Amino acid sequence: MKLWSGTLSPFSAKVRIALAEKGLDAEIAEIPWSRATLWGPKPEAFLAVSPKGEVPVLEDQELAVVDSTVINEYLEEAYPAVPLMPADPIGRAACRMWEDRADFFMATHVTTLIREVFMKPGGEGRDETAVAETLAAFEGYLDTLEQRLGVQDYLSEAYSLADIATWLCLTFAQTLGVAMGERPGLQAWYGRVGERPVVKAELEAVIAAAAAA
Ligand SMILES: N[C@@H](CCC(=O)N[C@@H](CS)C(=O)NCC(=O)O)C(=O)O
Repeated sequence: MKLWSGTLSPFSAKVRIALAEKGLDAEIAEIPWSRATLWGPKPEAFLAVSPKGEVPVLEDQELAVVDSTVINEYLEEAYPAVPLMPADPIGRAACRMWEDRADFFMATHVTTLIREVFMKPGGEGRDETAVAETLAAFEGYLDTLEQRLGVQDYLSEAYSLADIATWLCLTFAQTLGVAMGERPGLQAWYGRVGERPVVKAELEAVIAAAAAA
């Protein structure tokens, strides 16, 4: 198995964590990222399997799978020994919806913060209205998460792909000005997921790469 991946890509991190949680080995082919060049250079062999030139892409046997959610669901079906989704259809649908909110709602707002905060570290030219609107949108969503995590340990009945995607978005968001605030369920869940050895190791790698970028 080979994973085309970027250490600083939250979508790639979703797949790296899923692979490691499942105990699967994959050769990691890194697409570099820097403030100056953004993503690239992108090798021809990568562009041949990634129609949009995006990471992650998983190559397994004759298959090249694009998109972190599709990849993780493929891993779930092909390598079910360590499950990362509930078994029943209702639980699976709920898990997918939580993950979808992380990938689209949260990640879209993280992208705005990357553009306005991370890429403009001195604040020059920053769209403060966009930043304020993004932080307000996050506040609302953190309340939604607190409602769920105030009454159960994980977004689904057990640790799942939904927790991985949500935890990663929240981690990136917190480096860009989002605060968890006084939300005890959310805070306890954040610690619970962050204490997992696989997640801890992933975070250390991301922090090291961010410092070098
Ligand atoms: N929906 C895709 C999104 C993938 C994506 O946006 N990847 C970004 C990095 S986080 C990328 O490769 N960007 C390349 C570029 O902008 O050139 C997924 O879940 O895998």
